Amino acid sequence: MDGPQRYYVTTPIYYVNDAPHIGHAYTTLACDVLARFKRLDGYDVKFLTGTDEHGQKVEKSAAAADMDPKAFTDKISRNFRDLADFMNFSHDDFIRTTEKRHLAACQDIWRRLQERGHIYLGSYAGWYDVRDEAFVPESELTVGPDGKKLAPSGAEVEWVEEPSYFFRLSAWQEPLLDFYQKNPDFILPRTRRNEVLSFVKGGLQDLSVSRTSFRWGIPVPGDDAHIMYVWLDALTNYITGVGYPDTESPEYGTYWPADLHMVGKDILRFHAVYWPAFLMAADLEPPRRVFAHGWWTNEGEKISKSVGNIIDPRELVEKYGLDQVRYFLLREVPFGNDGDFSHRAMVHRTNGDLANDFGNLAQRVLSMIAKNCGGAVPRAGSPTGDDDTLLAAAHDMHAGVAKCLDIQAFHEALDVLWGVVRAANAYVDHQAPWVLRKSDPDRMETVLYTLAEVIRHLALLAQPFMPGACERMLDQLAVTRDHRTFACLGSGNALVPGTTLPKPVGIFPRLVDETGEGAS
Ligand code: ME8
Repeated sequence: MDGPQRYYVTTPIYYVNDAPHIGHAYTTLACDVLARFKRLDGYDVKFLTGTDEHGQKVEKSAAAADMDPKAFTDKISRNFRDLADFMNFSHDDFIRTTEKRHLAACQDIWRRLQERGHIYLGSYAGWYDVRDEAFVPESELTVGPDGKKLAPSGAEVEWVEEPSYFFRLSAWQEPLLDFYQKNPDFILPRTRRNEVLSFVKGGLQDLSVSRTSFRWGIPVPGDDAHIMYVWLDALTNYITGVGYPDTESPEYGTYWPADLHMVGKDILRFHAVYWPAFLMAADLEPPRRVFAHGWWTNEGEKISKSVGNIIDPRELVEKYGLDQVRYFLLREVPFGNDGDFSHRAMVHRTNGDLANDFGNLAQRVLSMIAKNCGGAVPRAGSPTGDDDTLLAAAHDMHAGVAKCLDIQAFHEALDVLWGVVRAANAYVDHQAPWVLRKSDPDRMETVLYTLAEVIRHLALLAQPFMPGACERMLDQLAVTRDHRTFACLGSGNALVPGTTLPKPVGIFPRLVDETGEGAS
């Protein structure tokens, strides 16, 4: 018999050169929502995140901090793990590229590439961008205002000349183009796919995959003078995480190929060109999808340490609340586009969508039930056309949200939920249960029952986005812990009339920002 369907999702592994910021939290949050959604939907999920700890950039940062690289990476990696816990991320594994399991995986993939004739020894003479750990062809360079040569990312480059092993990337142009053609959804969004296609069509150069001028990396098997290029090392984490090099292991068999590598647009080329080429060359399957999301700026400015405008996710959460921040980041900007963070937008969005729309719906319905139905789930009575229409919309949400999340359209998934929030608020106004209380108490109970059922559906489906708030909402509806998966959506597990409900408490308070925006 077939087991449950499986889902493997990964974040980039973050460089341990610096403190984690909102951009890192954003990518992992997106993966967390997908992982939670799939788990609640009955999938066997693996969600991997971690830290990228080798390379010249980390070695330099450790030296600048006057620390040994190992001690330095231990310290900064811990900050990323702490942030993941703080943000309530539900990863199943946190990988560090300095772990033994990863050394074994990297050396094994190297051997596979070498045995199959894809690696040769030569020497590299050219430009290197340490910030992005990328070799930059002369043709892509620009000159900055101070005359310094710059990579397309704006980072300074330095001249490197050293013996190096090369991967025959040039041989993979046609196989890659063929792969993209056969797998039209391998790279999303579409605009990014087109960028990758034109890059590959422009011709591929062999890629330097080892370094000799510093030591902080994984030794090349059989040639200790070389360490592996940090991107070959880093990308391999995605298979280390599922038990590679043991390709016969149940974990590898279950989860590889990954369903989704979520990345920022800055590192798409590494994931959509180099990584599938390495895997195909090693006779391993490429992943199913790479999604490149957009870039956050802070009040219109690029987020950077030198500008001093890093947004610390902890500060945001302390100020606005965890679920509010999780909601805002995925609702404010169509996923895939760039977005600008502003405090004003954060307050506006939270007050509008959470306090006024969703929070108020739950609060007024639960208070009316507490006051008028003896604090227990009301009687369902005989629903009319209006009740059925609203319930049908609630029942349809699951399919709608799943469809949006299958293409990583988080903002649209939330819009599906909010369509029903708005319909439910309009239904309350139209049905006016406070009038029915005197004129037709049975009908009032049916209306409140219908609303409670709709809120149950909303709270169940919003769990991946706002786990804490939804948990409290489901507690207030007395939905037991074992009735919170998507298998409990629909009428089969509907609220049972007469069930005692706890005293309702507000879930999304209104926020007031420094400018007074939001004060009522
Ligand atoms: O590139 N807006 O690590 P990294 C949105 N170690 N997302 C942002 C962001 C912003 N302003 N800033 C960072 C690396 N990110 C490599 C990855 S994977 C095998 C190796 C997010 O620490 C975004 O996901 O520089 C981006 O791709 C990632 O952080 C870069 O993290």
